[in-house]
Amino acid sequence: MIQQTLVLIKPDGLKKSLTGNILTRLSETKLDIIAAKIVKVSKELAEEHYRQLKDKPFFNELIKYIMGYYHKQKVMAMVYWGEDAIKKVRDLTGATNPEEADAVSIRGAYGRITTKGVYENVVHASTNEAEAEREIKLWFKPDEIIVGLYPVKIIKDTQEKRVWA
Ligand code: DAT
Ligand code: MG
Repeated sequence: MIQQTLVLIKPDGLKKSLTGNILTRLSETKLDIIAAKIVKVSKELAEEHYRQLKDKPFFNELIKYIMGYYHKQKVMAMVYWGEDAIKKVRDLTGATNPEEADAVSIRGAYGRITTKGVYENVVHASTNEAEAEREIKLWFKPDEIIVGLYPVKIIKDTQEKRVWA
């Protein structure tokens, strides 16, 4: 089944100069990258991305971590697309807890748990099609993705916006 999945290289991955290594690992999947950008994550975006975890005791630390409070304040967001994309990327990513993740997975190789108990697991990857749709629509506008993944509508933009001077 052709699928799309959101992949984030989290602030610790960027701080540790792991971008190239992670992209190389992901290229093993032979999936297509159909969108990519560097994002400075706002509190709103962070909280919306992890909204299903808002009652967890580690939620506040998780939000600080993904915003780059402890590292660089940026993440790299990408959409990978192709046959069984969700499982292929998750298999490479490894388990949520970096100490339990397979040693040759991305999280097993590069992740750590901080003394505060934050799982700095270097990457995010969607776990199912519904989550992928919600996350891709949260992180990307339709025109930022080179494949038409989901239905779009045209609206007249009346809000002020920044353009090049
Ligand atoms: P995953 O990122 O593997 O999809 P998740 O969606 O359950 O896992 O959790 C999102 C992030 O929250 C995860 O990447 C790291 C953090 N997290 C999850 N469980 C945690 C725990 N028990 N303690 C600390 N951080 C945790
Ligand atoms: Mg998850």
